[in-house]
Amino acid sequence: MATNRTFTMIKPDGVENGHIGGILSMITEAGFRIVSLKLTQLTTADAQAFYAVHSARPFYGELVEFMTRGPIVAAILEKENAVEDFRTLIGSTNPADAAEGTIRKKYAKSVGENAVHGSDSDENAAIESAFHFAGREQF
Ligand code: ABT
Ligand code: MG
Repeated sequence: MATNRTFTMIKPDGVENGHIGGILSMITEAGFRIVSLKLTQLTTADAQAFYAVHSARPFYGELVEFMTRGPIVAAILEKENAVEDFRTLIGSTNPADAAEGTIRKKYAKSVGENAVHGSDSDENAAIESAFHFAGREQF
């Protein structure tokens, strides 16, 4: 299978709770290569656009507040079957349902603050990656 790429964020809760190192370790131990990496922070407009698909949902306001309240780690990752395999590695959106051995099982506290993001399609991976990283920041 061809190597491809996905985009991830360690969300504000993961950064606040000191889990950058632990989460990056799980990612590299699972065979993902880090293509791009930085600490950054989403603006309100960034978070609203990122989660526009949820704009009519009751949790949207809290979600935007959460995602903008502190720094995040943004990264591009490369591996065979990257998008699907990374969604498997992070586990279910609600950590209560996340399988043993997943990042959310280990580091996430709730569905609203679930430690890590993984792109849900190749198309979104490309859009999210290009939003955060210029070509010369992708190795
Ligand atoms: P993201 O990686 O943040 O996109 O999460 P995931 O794809 O696993 O899940 P989706 B459905 O995209 O959730 C987006 C964010 O909305 C939060 N959420 C979701 C709630 O707070 N309550 C809900 O009932 C649902 C369905 C979880 C995700 N963000 N966080 N943290
Ligand atoms: Mg999602």
